Amino acid sequence: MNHPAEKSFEFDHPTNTALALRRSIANRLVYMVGKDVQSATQRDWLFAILHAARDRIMDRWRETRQITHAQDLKRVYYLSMEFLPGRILSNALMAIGILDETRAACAQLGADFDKLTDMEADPGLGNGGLGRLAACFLDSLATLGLPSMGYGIRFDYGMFAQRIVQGQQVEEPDGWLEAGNPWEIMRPEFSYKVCFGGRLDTSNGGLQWIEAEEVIAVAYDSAVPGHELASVATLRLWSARASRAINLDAFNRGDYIRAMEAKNASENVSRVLYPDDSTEHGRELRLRQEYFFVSASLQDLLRRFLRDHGSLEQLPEMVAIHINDTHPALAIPELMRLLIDVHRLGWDKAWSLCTRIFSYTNHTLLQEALETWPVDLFGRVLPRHLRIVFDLNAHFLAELHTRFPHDHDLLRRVSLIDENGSRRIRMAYLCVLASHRVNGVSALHSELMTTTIFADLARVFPDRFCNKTNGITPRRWLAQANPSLAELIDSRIGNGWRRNLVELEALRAWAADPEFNNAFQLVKAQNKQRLADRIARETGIVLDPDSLFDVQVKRVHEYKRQLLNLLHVVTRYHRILANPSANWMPRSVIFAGKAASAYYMAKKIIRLINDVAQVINSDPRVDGKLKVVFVPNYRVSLAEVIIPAADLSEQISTAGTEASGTGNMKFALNGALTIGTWDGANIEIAEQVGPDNMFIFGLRTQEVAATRAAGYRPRQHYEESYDLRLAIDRIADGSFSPTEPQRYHDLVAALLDSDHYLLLADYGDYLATQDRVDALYRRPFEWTRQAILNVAGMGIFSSDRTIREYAEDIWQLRPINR
Ligand code: 26W
Repeated sequence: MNHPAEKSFEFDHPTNTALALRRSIANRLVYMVGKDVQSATQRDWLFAILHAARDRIMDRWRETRQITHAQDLKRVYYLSMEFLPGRILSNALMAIGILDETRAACAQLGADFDKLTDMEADPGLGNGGLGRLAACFLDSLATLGLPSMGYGIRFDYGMFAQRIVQGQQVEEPDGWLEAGNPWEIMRPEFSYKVCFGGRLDTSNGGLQWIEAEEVIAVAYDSAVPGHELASVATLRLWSARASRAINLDAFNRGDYIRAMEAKNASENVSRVLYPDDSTEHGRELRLRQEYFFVSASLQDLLRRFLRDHGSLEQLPEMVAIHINDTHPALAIPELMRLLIDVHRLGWDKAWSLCTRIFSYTNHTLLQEALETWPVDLFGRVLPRHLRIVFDLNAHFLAELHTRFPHDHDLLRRVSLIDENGSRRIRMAYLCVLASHRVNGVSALHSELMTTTIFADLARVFPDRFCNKTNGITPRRWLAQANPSLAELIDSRIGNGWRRNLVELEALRAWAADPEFNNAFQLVKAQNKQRLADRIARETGIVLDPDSLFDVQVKRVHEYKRQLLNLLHVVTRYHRILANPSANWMPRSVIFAGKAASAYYMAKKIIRLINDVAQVINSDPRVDGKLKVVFVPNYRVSLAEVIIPAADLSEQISTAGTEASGTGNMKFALNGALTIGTWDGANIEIAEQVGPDNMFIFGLRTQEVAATRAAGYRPRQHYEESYDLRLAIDRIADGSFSPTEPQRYHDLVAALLDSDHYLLLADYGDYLATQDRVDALYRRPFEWTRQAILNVAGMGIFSSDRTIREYAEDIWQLRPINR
């Protein structure tokens, strides 16, 4: 920087002594919030502390940007429709290294730190695994000092808040920004015009997009501090503002109110997150959202690149763009458009740049989750991009024809346009075509990807496909969520695992150490008490912390099989009633998770869980032996309390359906044993912790396929198993819904007549395996020894390992050098 005033531009860098911290908080309260110790509300204190923490990230944030610039380093831009960062404050204080000091400063100021941190909004800008993975990745990018920026949408309303009313899910808007968001910094100097609609004008030989509407994307930045402030990454979210041009007509006609209505309408594009996980709805607003954030992001990164570099030739050496599932796939035709229409490159040059810049992660094999857009809708909203997609497809198919001249059906099968029925654009195929790397998120999923949904494309582009098994950040999911366990681990093997998770290996030596084993049990007991208190407060249901905490928390979806878990619960209930004096191992079965608002079956499953809980919890005959609870409004901050308290982690998807899972990793890292199918990352967890230290059950992927191919008849299992028949009959006859006995008829019919996810086929093995769980839990030392071995085996599931692999094999990134 060479500014005339540089010499006299001086400022105070905040320091971290107890006194400095206390004064910072007081200063922020007085000069930023505008209150004092007499008048401050709890929120005022929270904001003062947030700002004091933010101040301590700023220097390193600026430094990260300056070094990246000075060292002229390649950057990755991680495009994701969703980010689920969770609360920031504790995470930031821990990254800075002042968590204890801040707690102490608060105590001196008379503020209750724990109560305040619990008031912080939990940004729900995502549905589930995909959004949370993006947040873990940013944490790792920052910790590893890799030049990066996350790009997404600043939704005014994130994932809905879930209330349970008479057993049913009720959705409420999540106005997380309403009280202000002290973490974000608006950057109105980075605003871009994003256009929609209109038509293509081909009149004078060329091709011009005559747009019909425009909206302005305004940048809001948040800092993502890495561990010990190794570096600070940026999350840049776009918010829609009406352009000045909006409805100028109406203004000029003096129709002020109508003009304002139009303004509101155009700002709708960043209003609300679609709460659908794994179902594709093809609504126009969703398409607009996808284009909105991708167009702003590309304009922004091209501006930055051209500021620093003369020629677009070097773009692939300096820029990697990652597409997180297909939701940002429009980045591909948008980059083509910008390069060709704005920067005047030829088609071949532009395409050659694209195919060296983009990479794409697939997160699901479920057919209904694969995005496709009807050609006519797409053309109405983005006529220029439709033209580019058609041209891309023509080039692609022509080239294929020369490579595979005799395989005519291949061209039809891999075409970007699905011509079966109404014509639709296959977004996943577009991503594969443009990306130099396509990855799945676990070993099994990556393999299935190349043998099922992308089988043809894997033959055409054999070198493109690879695997990057998911990971989780140990900073949030162990250090922050489970401080007691973190401290216990530190006391034996030191604190280096936060940065180098494979150091947990050293815990193997401690697994059978009586003192450590016992201390580990104590930590688990404390965490269970903490959860039991929370559940009692929120639901009124009192759990016995000595019972086995059996936990399934994740989105509610048929393929994740919460209903299989519930069939076990109902059977256990009946068995206890049939044999009340047996020595039952007390269990608390804990569920949490949201259902997409339009997903009928998932909502019905939530209702059944609550109905079953109601009957069981109020039946004195099973008191002390069995409890069931559905904890409302599952979100990151709730996960941080539930996961450390689990004894048993339920990962029971139909083999071949869960791409990876990341909850499975969080539970094992916190000392839960897993009951799970041979699916997703469960397989790799078993390889690491040893299959003897996990409860594996059920059909494997090949067997699932074979069972279906042989004409699966679920009713046969019903007929052959007394326990299963009893459980299903009681659900069907209204035993759990006495005021409306037929409530679950459709659900039961679906199970008996089709059972697409093979619950009944796996029921027998699942129940037998649950018996083995009880038997082991009676031996606390042995159970805990295995739990410790699980923790010890989790090293490779750090998102640091995942991100290092992305950086080396996909993005070709080098870290900043401080
Ligand atoms: C278009 C609707 C839609 C919305 C979200 C389709 C698909 C999605 C996501 C891809 C669903 C998702 O979150 N998938 C999860 O991604 C995690 C991170 O890789 C995996 O661990 C989970 O197994 C996978 O279900």
